[in-house]
Amino acid sequence: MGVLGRAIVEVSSKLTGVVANLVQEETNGSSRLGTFLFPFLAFFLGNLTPDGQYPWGNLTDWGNDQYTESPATGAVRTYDFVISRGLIAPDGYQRDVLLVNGAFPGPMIEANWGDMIVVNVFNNISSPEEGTAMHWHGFLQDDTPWDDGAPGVSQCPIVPGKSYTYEFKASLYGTSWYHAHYSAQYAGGIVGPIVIHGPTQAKYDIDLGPVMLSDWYHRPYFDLIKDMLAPGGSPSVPSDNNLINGKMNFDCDTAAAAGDKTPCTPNAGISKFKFQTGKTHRLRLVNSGADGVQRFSIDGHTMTVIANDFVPVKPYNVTAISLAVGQRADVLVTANAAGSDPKSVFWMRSDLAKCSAAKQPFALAAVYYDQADPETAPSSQPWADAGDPDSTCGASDDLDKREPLYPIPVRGEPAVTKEMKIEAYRNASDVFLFLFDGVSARVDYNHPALDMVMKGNMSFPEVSNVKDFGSAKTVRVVVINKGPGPHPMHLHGYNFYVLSSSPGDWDGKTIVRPSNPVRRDTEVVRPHGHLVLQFDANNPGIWAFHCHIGWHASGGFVASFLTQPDEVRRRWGGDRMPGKMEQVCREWDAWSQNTVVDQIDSGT
Ligand SMILES: *[C@@H]1O[C@H](CO)[C@@H](O)[C@H](O)[C@H]1NC(C)=O
Ligand SMILES: *[C@@H]1O[C@H](CO)[C@@H](O)[C@H](O)[C@H]1NC(C)=O
Ligand SMILES: *[C@@H]1O[C@H](CO)[C@@H](O)[C@H](O)[C@H]1NC(C)=O
Ligand SMILES: *[C@@H]1O[C@H](CO)[C@@H](O)[C@H](O)[C@H]1NC(C)=O
Ligand SMILES: *[C@@H]1O[C@H](CO)[C@@H](O)[C@H](O)[C@H]1NC(C)=O
Ligand SMILES: [Cu+2]
Repeated sequence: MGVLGRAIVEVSSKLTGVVANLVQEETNGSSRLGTFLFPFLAFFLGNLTPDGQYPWGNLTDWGNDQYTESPATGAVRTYDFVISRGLIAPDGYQRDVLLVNGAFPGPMIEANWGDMIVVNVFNNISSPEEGTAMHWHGFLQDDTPWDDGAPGVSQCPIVPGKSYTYEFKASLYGTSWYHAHYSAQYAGGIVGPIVIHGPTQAKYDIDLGPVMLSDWYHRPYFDLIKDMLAPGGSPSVPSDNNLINGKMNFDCDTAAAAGDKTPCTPNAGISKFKFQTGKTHRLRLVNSGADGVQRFSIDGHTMTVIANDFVPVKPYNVTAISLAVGQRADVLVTANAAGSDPKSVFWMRSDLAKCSAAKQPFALAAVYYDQADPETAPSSQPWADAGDPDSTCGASDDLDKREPLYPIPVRGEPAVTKEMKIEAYRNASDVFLFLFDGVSARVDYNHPALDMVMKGNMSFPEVSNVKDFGSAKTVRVVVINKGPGPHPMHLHGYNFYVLSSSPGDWDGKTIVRPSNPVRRDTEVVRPHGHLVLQFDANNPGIWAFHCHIGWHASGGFVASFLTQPDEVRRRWGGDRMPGKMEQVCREWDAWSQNTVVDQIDSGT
């Protein structure tokens, strides 16, 4: 087991209680994640076909190209979401939140590869009212670019009291999440897990389901953004706590001593997981936070990584793994530590990296083998690399290690190479903003760029930061970060190839493993470094490309990539525009004429 790391030294004994003082309803509303009531997942939904096949047929994760051979099962998975305000105490500290069906984290969406997912989202946010829109992170939205959920880019926001039905295909499989994409609303609580079952070569016995890792703030997102974007403000506001599946304890005494009168319960309750002795468990890790890079580990257990984002990888072993906001990892863990004693208890940890501003960076959950007393506190020691491993702020997991299981080589020279610089500045009112390729973006909720394209209007205002790649089939993007912070870059509508990521400038030619580069939808550009991405621009639509740190996106660190605009117009232009796109915009236009929409940030 590990050397004494940074974590154990610093986790206060005020945070390690495992007997919950609050009931689940008070901490997480109707969510059951992180409790023994959350069921293990099936390997897939439904039954084998009459001829003994999986719903996705005989396709495999090692022998079939997800992007070109995605099946169509004909099954439809339907969900009803109601978004509303609520009052809960995920870590014992009571606060105003935004909830999906009264739950934090929100309900899990589950489907098989090749199914259609239909989610009817009803905006019930009141006192005060607010628009909303939901993004399905990592989904390609092939043939449904209007259901990507980025307000001002792919749709008008959903008006309070109205609903919008998203309908899209599970064309990739693995682990992901959904979150509001309206302002920084998701930091207020509108997040939930998504599991798409698909083929897997890796063998395991039990699917434990989602493990959501998120930094946590005690103030509503709106107030935080207002302060950050006020004259003299800055986006480095420290988080108050760090949660695993929406739970953690909080040191209420210190808050009270500092004069904070908010209701607060110490030892509110941490997440608990059951391991079956000797069995192999699949855990689906998601960084669903607003800002911080997470370093995840389980004392005494090695993890075998089998997927990064929606991409299965050749299995590799780690004792700790870094995940920036938006990133996911599927890991296998065998319950054979401590001589496979079935009474064993271990800490699960997630530590925020040092470069992420945090008052309490250490999240804990407890892992109980099948015969352990579930009210015993673990006394296990962290792995040596459980804390922040180095100064790269989460960009350190080598590209060499992460090799996709199904190999796709880099396809020749790109038709377009776009250099995009990240810069921070203070405008004339002393407001801290980001420039991404020279523009601090601000979307227009009333005129989403996708609507404009379909209507044949290509006069995008400069602040929308649209990059029109025309009919280019291959696009290379060189992201240059001269600043001191890491930025998890997320592209909607595609998985990209990661060609290079290292300190300093790119030499213009080095490509890591061109025969099979890392593919995923979110990758960190490190401090004082570069990130070179390439994607096959074959998905007609308009796709946000942004830093997934909520505060940075709010500060204008957003662009939109328009790919195959001629094809967008040919398929959906003019009369062929989907009726629901026009409907949601008519409703927003009417509402925003009678209500002052306080767009405090970039909008996305
Ligand atoms: C997979 O199934 C398809 C038909 O469903 C069949 O044509 C094909 O030969 C099968 N492939 C393998 C490798 O079994
Ligand atoms: C919306 O919220 C109101 C209270 O503000 C509640 O009465 C109503 O039932 C909610 N609607 C739905 C569909 O949950
Ligand atoms: C990973 O560790 C497991 C034991 O936990 C071992 O069986 C396996 O061979 C290792 N895999 C690799 C790729 O090293
Ligand atoms: C600075 O940015 C803020 C936030 O976008 C904006 O409200 C303000 O008008 C800007 N000031 C100037 C002088 O452009
Ligand atoms: C194009 O859209 C913009 C709004 O984004 C609008 O101001 C402009 O009038 C439109 N142009 C035409 C020709 O409709
Ligand atoms: Cu950023």
